[in-house]
Amino acid sequence: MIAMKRPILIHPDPRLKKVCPPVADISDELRALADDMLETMYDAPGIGLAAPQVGVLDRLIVLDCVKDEAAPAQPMVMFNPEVLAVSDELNVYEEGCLSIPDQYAEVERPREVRIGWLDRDGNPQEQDFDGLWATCVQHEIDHLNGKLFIDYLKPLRRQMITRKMQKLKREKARA
Ligand code: GNR
Ligand code: NI
Repeated sequence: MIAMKRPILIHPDPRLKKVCPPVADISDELRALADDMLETMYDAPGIGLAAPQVGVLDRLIVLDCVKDEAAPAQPMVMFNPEVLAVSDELNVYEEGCLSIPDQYAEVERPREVRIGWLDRDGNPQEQDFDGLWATCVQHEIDHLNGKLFIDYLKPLRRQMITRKMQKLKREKARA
């Protein structure tokens, strides 16, 4: 099996605003998509990626928040991920997004989350996440609901970023 890098959609794009329907069953095609997404994420490089970012409107995310280059990789594939519980305690992280290149902003989210999902064999899994993993998994699930981290910002800041991205896309289209 050879994984292939896929192009990442840049905001604004109507596909990044869609609510993605759950996957009905996990086919070889979906497993191949997950492998392509991991390849695309590591190549970027990023710590997470959601299927709509590569133009596929399925509830599928991948992540690996191991920052330490010397530590073993920890690729995770989650089909139909769900937030089952959140902590009262909040946490602020400086977030970025591969669909909004070079733009960063602080976003406040629950510090800990319990997530349920189906793994690549279709087996149900449940796990608690905190730190960067908690932030990332919430950011990715937001993508499946058509939500971007800039949607948490004040309208003026969001509009400024969106205009920058429109300009970037125009320049990319001319290049
Ligand atoms: O690579 C990414 N880094 C990141 C940093 C802080 C909070 C969230 C993220 S996710 C992002 C990759 C991405 O856009 N996933 O959708
Ligand atoms: Ni993102």
